[in-house]
Amino acid sequence: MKMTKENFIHEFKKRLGERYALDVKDAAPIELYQTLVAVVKSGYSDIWRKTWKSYVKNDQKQVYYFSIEFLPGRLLKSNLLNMGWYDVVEAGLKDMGLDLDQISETEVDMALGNGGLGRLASCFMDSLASEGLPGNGNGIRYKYGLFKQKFVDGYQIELPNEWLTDGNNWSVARTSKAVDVLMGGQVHLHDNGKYYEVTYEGADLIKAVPYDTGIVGYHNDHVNTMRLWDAQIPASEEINYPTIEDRRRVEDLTSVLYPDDSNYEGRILRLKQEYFFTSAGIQSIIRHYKKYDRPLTEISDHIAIHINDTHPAMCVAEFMRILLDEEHLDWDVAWKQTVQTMSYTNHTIMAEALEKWPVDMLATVQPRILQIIEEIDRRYVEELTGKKDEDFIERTRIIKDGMVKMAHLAIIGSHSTNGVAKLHTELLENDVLHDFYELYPERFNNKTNGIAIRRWLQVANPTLSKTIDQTIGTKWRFDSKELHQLAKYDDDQALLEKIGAAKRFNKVRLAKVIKEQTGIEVSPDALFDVQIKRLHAYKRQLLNLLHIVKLYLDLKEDPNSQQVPRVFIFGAKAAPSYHYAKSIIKCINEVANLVNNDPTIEGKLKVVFLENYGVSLAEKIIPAADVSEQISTATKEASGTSNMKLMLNGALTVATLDGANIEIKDYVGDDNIFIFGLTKDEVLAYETNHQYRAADYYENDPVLHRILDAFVDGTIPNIEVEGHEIYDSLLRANDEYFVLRDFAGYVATQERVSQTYLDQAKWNKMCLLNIANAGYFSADDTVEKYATDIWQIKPNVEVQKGAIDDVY
Ligand code: GLS
Repeated sequence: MKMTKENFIHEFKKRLGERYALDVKDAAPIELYQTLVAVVKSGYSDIWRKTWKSYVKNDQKQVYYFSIEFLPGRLLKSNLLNMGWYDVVEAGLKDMGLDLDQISETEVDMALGNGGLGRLASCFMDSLASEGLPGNGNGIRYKYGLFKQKFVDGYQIELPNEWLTDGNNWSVARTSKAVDVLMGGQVHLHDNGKYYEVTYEGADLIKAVPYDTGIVGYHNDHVNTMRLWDAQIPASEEINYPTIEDRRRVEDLTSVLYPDDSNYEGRILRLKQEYFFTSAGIQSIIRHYKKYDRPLTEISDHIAIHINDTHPAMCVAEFMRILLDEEHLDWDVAWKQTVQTMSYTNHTIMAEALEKWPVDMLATVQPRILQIIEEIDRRYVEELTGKKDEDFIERTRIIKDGMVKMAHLAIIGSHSTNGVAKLHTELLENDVLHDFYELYPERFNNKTNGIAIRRWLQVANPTLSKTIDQTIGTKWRFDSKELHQLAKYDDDQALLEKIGAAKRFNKVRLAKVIKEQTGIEVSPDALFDVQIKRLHAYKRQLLNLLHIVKLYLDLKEDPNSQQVPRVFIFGAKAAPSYHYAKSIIKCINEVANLVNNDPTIEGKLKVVFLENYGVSLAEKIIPAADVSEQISTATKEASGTSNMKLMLNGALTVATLDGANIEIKDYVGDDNIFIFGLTKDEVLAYETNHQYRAADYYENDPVLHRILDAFVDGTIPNIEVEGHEIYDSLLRANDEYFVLRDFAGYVATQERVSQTYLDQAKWNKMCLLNIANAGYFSADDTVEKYATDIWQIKPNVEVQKGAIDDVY
């Protein structure tokens, strides 16, 4: 994928003329953006085709990553980077009087996910392509992405995210590859002596149309596919959908992304979405597999299917359905292939996230799938009877008390179950899924999450990236473990100052965004303390807020009490139905109002809650962060990935021993991270012995007493209702996430943070060591481990790693 500046300029002008009959100077930003996308797409389309063909030619085993969420964000810069075109295009645009940053801002984020789970899927897509691995995404093309968040009087308001208004320029509709998905109705089986003939009565026939997006690998002439499905009415069925409401019933299927994270809403539309994209994906995989006359009894040697969290767990039953009903394989043969093909990742141990669907609901969505799940369950019970006690069988079977447990289906129907960080996998094995671990120890494994270092350092933080290049060369851009070379320079004062200068540059950039978005002036000399993630009680934004209120009250009492000025920066969306989380948003916003408008506090403390947190905003906040808040209650955050992105950009982590924080600590060492709070064992002990009494902390700690009172006595204005709600959740409901228990430790740790910040040389050295160790959290390495241990796939033999090494 070579490109020169001159060729680019020529190509760009030509396309702008063809497409819009315009000169550069007359084109609007959207026209410039769309033209640029067209040039970029034409640059990789040939390689995209060749990549696919080479899989077929070399009969390569491929993985299909089924995920109900993908969160790619913007694709323009990351594609340019991966193609090796970034510098050339930036320079070419500049020659035409245009600015790449500005054009890129025109792109609407592709926000088809809620948070970490969907973003991980997209980081994996990038890494699969960059490692030259045959990996495809399979998901839903929602018409509305994750809602747009606005604050009105401090309250979160949700607006629809119409990301397709100007069309999506990256995807290609492949109508010719559409498949039919059957839903609802009744199913009849007829034994013809050889197999069961299956007929459906009164079922809806829905046309699933794939939209494919090329996923460009990093400098390796390799482009994979992310396939997202749209629901449409088949031409042959139009007569059956005469009214607008009828049509909407079908179109609504892929209309909205459910805006819940680590939680599930038991609504039938969601279950339909799950079956829809699962069935469409599996059908197209098997159809393609059969095209080359390979026996289905060997399909698991050629295909791996990954179930990302339980949402696509029906893959197990749908795969069985096709092998049984359409291909007439025997149950045992089909089952062996299914188990060997499927693998599953668990992403949370939160009980509310473990999907259970009522049998009746599944019967209305797809009765045949229910029958197959019932048969899997029956055989599971039969096989264990006499080998395991009845309690064990009842605890682990798939259908119990009229509910279908999707995690059980995924575990029983696959050969691999993995957690996403060491602690998380340990909890799965020893606690949450212990029975299954006892039954199938060989199926369990850990795969700690990773991130796309390219997007989160090279694209988001060019200033720091250049400093790194000047110090250790550019090898790290291909193998991020090379970042560890930086550790040798931890006493190089000139480098430490450059790291500090890069941070300051990014803080100035963020300060501008803050001013534009909120009108609040913040000083880049203050410490930027950042908590960016979904708003959830277990993530404990509230603990952060209590600390802010403490600093405020201290300053009111003694204006000289604080030596280090701080800007607290939040970014977080709450699920629209998550009342408590929305109350916390309101309280943060009101504390921000109070603090930011108090002239006696001027310059010492600022609180900023940026609206509509998402991938693109993260790219601006993360490079500017000094402190990364990773303060969930131990055991609750399966892994976290913003913790990795922030350390990579030189933020120091304030953390509990939860999720991947533990592995971060192990890499950077105790001296380069700020750890506090209850440990896993202490949390589990409290949860079993019920000896925690939150009120003790309120009663015995005057500081905490004063802070909590501020929520209900008018000190913080405009939160009469929400303040009481929070106060009650801590004291009456006994503080489910041990906020008060961890408060003193958190405050003491934050004091250590401030003390350390006063010594900038020491601080910068710690930053450097964090950057140096972040390369171990690359999604490239994570997907390589999945590839070897779980999927048994190998890189495309035709991939040329480093194919373009002259530019980046
Ligand atoms: C999540 C977890 O909550 C995160 O800790 C984890 O990093 C992420 C990716 O594995 O998955 N699970 C979930 O339902 N949403 C998440 O972000």
